[in-house]
Amino acid sequence: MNKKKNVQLALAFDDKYITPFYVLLASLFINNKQNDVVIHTIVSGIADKDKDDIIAYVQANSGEIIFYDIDLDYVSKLIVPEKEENPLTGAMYYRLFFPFLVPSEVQRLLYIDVDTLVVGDLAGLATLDLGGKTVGAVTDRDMPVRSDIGIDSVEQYFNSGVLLIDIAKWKAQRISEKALKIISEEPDLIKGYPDQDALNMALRNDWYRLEAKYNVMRLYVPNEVPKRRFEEFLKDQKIIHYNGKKPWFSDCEHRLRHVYQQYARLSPRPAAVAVAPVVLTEEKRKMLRKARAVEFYFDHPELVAVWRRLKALVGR
Ligand SMILES: [Mn+2]
Repeated sequence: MNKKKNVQLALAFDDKYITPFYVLLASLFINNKQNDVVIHTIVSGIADKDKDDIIAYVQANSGEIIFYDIDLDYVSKLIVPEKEENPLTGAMYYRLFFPFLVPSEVQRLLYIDVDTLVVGDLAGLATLDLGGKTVGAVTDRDMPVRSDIGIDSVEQYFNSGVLLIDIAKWKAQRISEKALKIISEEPDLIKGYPDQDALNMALRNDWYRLEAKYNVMRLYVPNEVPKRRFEEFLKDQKIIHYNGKKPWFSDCEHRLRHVYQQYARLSPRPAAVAVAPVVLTEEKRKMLRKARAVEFYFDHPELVAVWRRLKALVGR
């Protein structure tokens, strides 16, 4: 197969995400050496020097990167809900603009959030059969049924962190226009995850269900697998998505947060990566302690067996 530009990626971020962006790039290049990667990028708030460094890093890995300018004033006028847990930025809307920006030779584009890692070969996505649908995406079963936005089953709601886009269909169906109209005209409807809700409304019955390995959210990680066996699990996965708490904060509950640290050490900015302490309420501290205890239990089945035997011995 002709490998020429066979992986077309779209990434969007702002200055707060430059380090995770580098970690994502490191994971991408390590696992896609055999591919010819083009990265389409919308970025805001970073210095020219940062941009030059990014270009140099991509080129050193035989990739190509294109930066696009969009009207940030316009985007900043779109609603960004206040979220204490998980601050959102206007950058979530950038994904809506890519289909109009990329060169016409690009027929299929893989948009991924920058709170992700690419842990597998992405070559197959260029030719994957989308069953005639406009995008491929992964079901987000963590959500309650969204009948409020006209979606009647959990299976019908997708996560917008990974979108395999058929550009011609997207334009023909006017998906960006529909989503932006919903965002600006029905803000009350989509308070939680506006871009994701709007895309789910605009693409209702027009998306193909990709296997979970293309967007491994927290809910798709088998928590009971001991950490030392995750390498095996990761061999079959393509994209890890740190939805919810981010792995660069101390309260992250994603079972694969250590994988982020592994790739961070291989990124151009290992010194910038550390787990930032988060101030927790007493209640959240308790929940986190419990989550960590459960992980310990799963990670050390042999210790748990010993402990059980001891308990039996002392007659509890
Ligand atoms: Mn995300």
